[in-house]
Amino acid sequence: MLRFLTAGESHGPGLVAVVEGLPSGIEATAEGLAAQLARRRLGHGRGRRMRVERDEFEILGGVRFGRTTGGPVAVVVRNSEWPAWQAEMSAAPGSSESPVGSPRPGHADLAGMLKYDTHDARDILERASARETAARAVVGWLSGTLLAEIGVEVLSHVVAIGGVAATPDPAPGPGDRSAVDASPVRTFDREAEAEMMAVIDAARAGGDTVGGVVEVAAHSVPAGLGSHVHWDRRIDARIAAALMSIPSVKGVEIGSGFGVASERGSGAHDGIEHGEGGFIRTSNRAGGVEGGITNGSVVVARAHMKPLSTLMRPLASVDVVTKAPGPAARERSDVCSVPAAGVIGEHMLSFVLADEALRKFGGDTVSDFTGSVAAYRRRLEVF
Ligand code: EPS
Repeated sequence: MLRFLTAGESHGPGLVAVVEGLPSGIEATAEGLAAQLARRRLGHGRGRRMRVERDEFEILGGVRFGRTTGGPVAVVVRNSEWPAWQAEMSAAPGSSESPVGSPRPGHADLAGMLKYDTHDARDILERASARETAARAVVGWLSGTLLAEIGVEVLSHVVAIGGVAATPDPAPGPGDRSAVDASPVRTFDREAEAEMMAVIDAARAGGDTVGGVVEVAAHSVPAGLGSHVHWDRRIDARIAAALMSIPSVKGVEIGSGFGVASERGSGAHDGIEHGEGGFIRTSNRAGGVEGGITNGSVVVARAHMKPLSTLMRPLASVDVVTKAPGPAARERSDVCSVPAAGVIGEHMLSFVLADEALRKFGGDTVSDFTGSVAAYRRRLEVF
């Protein structure tokens, strides 16, 4: 129903996103996209490029007078660094002056070189780079705006960096996005914030990197998105795949998924009560999904991110041509990109929810869509 493709390399001329399947009438202003792109660059621990990269973009299609038309939306996000890379990243026939021959453990380098038969890891790393997520901001911008039309708000915050856990009480909720973004590590726990920054600084000083965990939550999602009937319609499976597709994510947890694995059944589920507002859940260990269907609670997922694999004090590797041992390649990189991964997590969760909402409620226009959601919500009220 809703789909997207991206193209482009980290140091190529730019990244392109094409988003297809949107109804007409979604508010789509350059300011809205610029704001999402800026949020993605946030975070203590990012490298020099994030201070210099400008994320200049051009909307090439699918938007007219600030609204989607129903046609595919195409956007190019230009790399302001391109002039310095023109020779090395040229599309014209030729060869590299400085091929990258020593793959980094943990990166796509070696597996990609073997697969695509190249001795230059740049062929792989340019596309594997998390720079690609700049294009996903386009998807998150449009999906998030569509979801806002039906009152759904998607929000992320960092819950761990380098082993330092944040335990904000209460967790951030609707309206707290700017407060989270104001934290240099995008956490809602002010005490953990300083410790997280210190862990990042220590890793940087040691030529090392740190990973962490982000929590992404969607508020006011109606019960009934996704389905138990097929593996590929279970919305938790789709959310897990979407979050796992973010570079460096190695684990995805829905609700208290990792913790309940060691609980008894009596302590692992969410009680059902009924009151004036309808069905009430006494807890939300399920993270808003039961049987692959949203249940009306807040949809909560956590993405666990490994430390980035480009180390300034590199791990041991091998030159793929000479087979001689030596240090892995060093590329300019970030020490920690967990805060930015939370923003991308919002985009990916928004995409899956918008897609499932469009599948359920349809609509070629935003008003068709919102009308159908309103009718459905009335049905739930009298259930
Ligand atoms: C990245 C390495 C760094 C990051 C980049 C992802 O880029 P460079 O090597 O050009 O300094 O800044 O992230 C982005 C450019 C971005 O927009 O997120 C990597 O190796 O994945």
